[in-house]
Amino acid sequence: MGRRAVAVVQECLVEKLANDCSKHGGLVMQQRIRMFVRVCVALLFVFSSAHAAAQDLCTGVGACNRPWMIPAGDIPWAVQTPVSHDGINALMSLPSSGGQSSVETSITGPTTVSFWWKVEPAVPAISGEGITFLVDDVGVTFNSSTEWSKFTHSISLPGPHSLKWAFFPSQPGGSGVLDQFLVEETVVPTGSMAINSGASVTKTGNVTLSLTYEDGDGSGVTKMRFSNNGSTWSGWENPADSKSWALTTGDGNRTVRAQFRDKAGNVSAVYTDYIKVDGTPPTGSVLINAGAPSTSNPVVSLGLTGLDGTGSGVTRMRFSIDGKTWGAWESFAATRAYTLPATPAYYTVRVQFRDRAENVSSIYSDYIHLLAP
Ligand SMILES: [Ca+2]
Ligand SMILES: [Ca+2]
Ligand SMILES: [Ca+2]
Repeated sequence: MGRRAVAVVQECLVEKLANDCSKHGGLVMQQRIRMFVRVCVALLFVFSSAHAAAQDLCTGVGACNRPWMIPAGDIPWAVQTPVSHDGINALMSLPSSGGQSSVETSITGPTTVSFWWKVEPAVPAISGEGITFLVDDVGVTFNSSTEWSKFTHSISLPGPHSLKWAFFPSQPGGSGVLDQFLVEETVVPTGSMAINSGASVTKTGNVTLSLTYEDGDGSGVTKMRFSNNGSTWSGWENPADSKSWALTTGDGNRTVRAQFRDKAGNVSAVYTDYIKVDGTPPTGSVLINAGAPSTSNPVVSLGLTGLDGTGSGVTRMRFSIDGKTWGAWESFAATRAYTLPATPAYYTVRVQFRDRAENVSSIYSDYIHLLAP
């Protein structure tokens, strides 16, 4: 069963429960519903692949910049939506009959972490049930409250540490719930941005921004935003590897600015990239043999101008003797030898110019009378 399918089942479940709740009300009904939710979560987990579960774990606590895992031999925790502190989802221990149900992550000290947690009580309530928070497998604190609370803990020892939340039911009973894990830190994230993979010119103002971002072992990059002028910014949005972006309209040099924000609220430096918008075709001219009316030599000299104003500049040209078949694009040059057909006649040489943004000019031409030698 894929993540999407699991999500759909969970959404249906929540809706059904809401209806039942409003119909029947009452604490007992709510507690039965909670138990039902836990059983459903357990079933969903069984049907989910291990990979999907690992991905969901980080989503549940909102910390996908670090690994979340179930210690070998332990009963898993799983993501579910009916019970959460952030209103989105949270990790919940799965039903067990006495075995340890736990979830684990790792972090580098010294550091300070915080998280929200609570116990979903059993029906009927079992006294003494609770979650233990352990650092490097040493218990730090125990929580048996059925109300959400935030716990903050500092680790002074440098190096890697394991953080574990373990629920020990004495019999099939309640569950531990964990949400909003946060590394409390003040280090700004870093990142990078390139417009159209670093191209220097573009024909249109609709570009693609390529992005990288990094927060080390910190709270993790959670948002990004953009600006064309450095004062008006787009709204903060979820980070991604690429982003479609509209530059300030018209031709000219354009700068895009990007910023990244981590979960602890630290905002990165402004990262910029530049690109020139050139949506205007070049103009030009051609003269055969400096404008001479006739020649008896089929090898003529073309004098060429290619103008692009403040645009990206003329880089290419191509020729045609009949206006239908064109030669390949070649480097622009101010003069070029050109060989006319051998038969004496009037001949028109046509030329087109192309700028660096690949805008193609109109057709310019000149003609000459080729005489018999
Ligand atoms: Ca959550
Ligand atoms: Ca940070
Ligand atoms: Ca141009």
